[in-house]
Amino acid sequence: YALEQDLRGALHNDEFELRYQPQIDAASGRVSGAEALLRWNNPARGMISPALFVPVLESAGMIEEVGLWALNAACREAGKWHRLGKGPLSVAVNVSAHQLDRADLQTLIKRTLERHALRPGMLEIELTESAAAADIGRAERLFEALHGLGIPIAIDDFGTGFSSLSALRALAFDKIKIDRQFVTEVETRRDSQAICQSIIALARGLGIRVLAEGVERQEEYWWLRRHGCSDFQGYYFSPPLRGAAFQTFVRNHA
Ligand code: G
Ligand code: G
Ligand code: MN
Ligand code: NA
Repeated sequence: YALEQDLRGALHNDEFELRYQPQIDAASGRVSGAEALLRWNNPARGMISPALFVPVLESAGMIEEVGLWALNAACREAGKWHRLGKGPLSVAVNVSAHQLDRADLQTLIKRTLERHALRPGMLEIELTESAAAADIGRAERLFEALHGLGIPIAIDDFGTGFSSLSALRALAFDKIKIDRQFVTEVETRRDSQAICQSIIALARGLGIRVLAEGVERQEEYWWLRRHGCSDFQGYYFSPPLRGAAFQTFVRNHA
């Protein structure tokens, strides 16, 4: 249909952009990096959210190509960040379940790192819990390959994906991202508190980091920090920014 037609020309017409949302390490209070978030800026339609067009890219078989474009653009940008002199800054890139279909995904990722002379530890691959659960075998192979290359993995939208604990145990990953719905008003909601506490305990037991997404208020930040959450992202700190604005944010941040 029409959206799909417009998307077919988008890559060629250079209509995709990336925004970078800062991530904060609570222990140091410093910016540890950013999540790269895709935007589609179409002359007729305006700026469109990936929540609307990523599913279309997936069903139309275009996510692979656009996903690689995003990976390359994010790595190119992150390659500039060492010049800020604020310590290492990593970039997190979202990978769709459909991209797992390609057996050589890890090779493409490795080549992209080399192209931009980026150390493997400076890239992080985000896969949603539901994408990992949909094909545990494929996720397991990808995660092993990425670990072999030294690239960290984050499980996105954690708590929304119907994955079993045995499925999770089969996977080796480095970070859990607590879904925004459990973060909103966590300081007053007993149900969200119970869920966040158990996710944080799980991460600690596994010896991995745990990031709260969609933090909008100081109360949410304080509650989660007090209960052991290690990393933060959300409008309370910053919305997703253009590359240049992210660099300014890092320069001005403690
Ligand atoms: O930034 P925003 O909240 O509009 O993003 C909406 C959704 O789109 C999020 O769930 C996010 O994970 C997803 N998304 C953003 N960028 C990418 C991308 O580069 N690739 C894929 N597959 N999903 C993305
Ligand atoms: O990949 P993921 O689904 O986690 O993407 C996060 C999405 O949530 C992005 O589209 C981003 O723009 C959006 N987002 C980031 N911070 C906040 C926030 O504090 N509040 C809300 N409502 N949305 C946020
Ligand atoms: Mn994400
Ligand atoms: Na998420």
